[in-house]
Amino acid sequence: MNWEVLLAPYAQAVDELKVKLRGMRKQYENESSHSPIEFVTGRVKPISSIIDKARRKELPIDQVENEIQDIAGLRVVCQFVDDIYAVVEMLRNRKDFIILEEKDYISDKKESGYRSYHMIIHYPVETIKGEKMLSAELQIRTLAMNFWATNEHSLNYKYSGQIPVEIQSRLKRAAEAAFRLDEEMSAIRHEVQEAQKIFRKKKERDNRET
Ligand code: 0O2
Ligand code: 0O2
Repeated sequence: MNWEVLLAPYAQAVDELKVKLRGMRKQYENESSHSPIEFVTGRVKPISSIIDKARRKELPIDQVENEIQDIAGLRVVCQFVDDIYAVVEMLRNRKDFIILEEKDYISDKKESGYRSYHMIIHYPVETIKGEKMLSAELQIRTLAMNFWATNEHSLNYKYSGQIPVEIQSRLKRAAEAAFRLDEEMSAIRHEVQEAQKIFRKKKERDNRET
């Protein structure tokens, strides 16, 4: 398997999608209005993780591209839960990819406590041999959900997927606490946004004066 050749279009897709999604944030900034996107990250799944996943799913290596849909992964992180659905709506209206599947792990959280909104898309990449359609996974989540998922991911790595039961139940409690934090922040959303607007205007004024 020539991984470098196989993964090159995925790296291109991740780079392109990062620019496009970050562009959405920039447009809000230019209009001085609240951006539903806080930040965007992306990665190509490391080869070792692809091989592990193929093994777990009992896939022959030549089926990896068809069966593993998160070789290209983008993450959109938002301030508020409502922002997630605003981003989802904007993504549904885009013409540069096709949405294959949507999974709402916010209203229907995973057993671990994990919450996020997932979208699997088909994204066309232009290569020197013509267009190549490939799958990518978009994960859309709040800062609180991201904090939880990052910590849980590290623990999963540390314990090779076998997190001790005691820590698992603490993680579930932490996931609920993170969700309550999201709910509380939503309740004072207008206050927070007003404060951010004032802060933004002051920054613009300071920039003009210097
Ligand atoms: P870990 O611990 O494995 O999560 P930039 O210079 O900002 O344009 P850069 O530095 O190449 O880009 O990377 P970027 O965009 O900051 O994103 C890299 C991080 O994004 C990785 O973290 C991934 O964890 C995370 N990431 C983004 N999207 C996804 C996704 O869809 N799935 C998964 N699993 N991870 C994603 P690290 O640092 O590699 O560490
Ligand atoms: P990594 O290391 O993040 O790249 P499958 O993809 O077949 O295993 P499914 O149902 O198709 O499972 O995918 P799912 O569960 O919708 O989402 C897969 C990705 O979501 C994972 O990628 C994680 O990035 C994230 N995710 C799902 N559940 C959890 C969870 O309980 N905790 C954390 N921290 N992340 C989760 P990978 O490939 O597992 O790994």
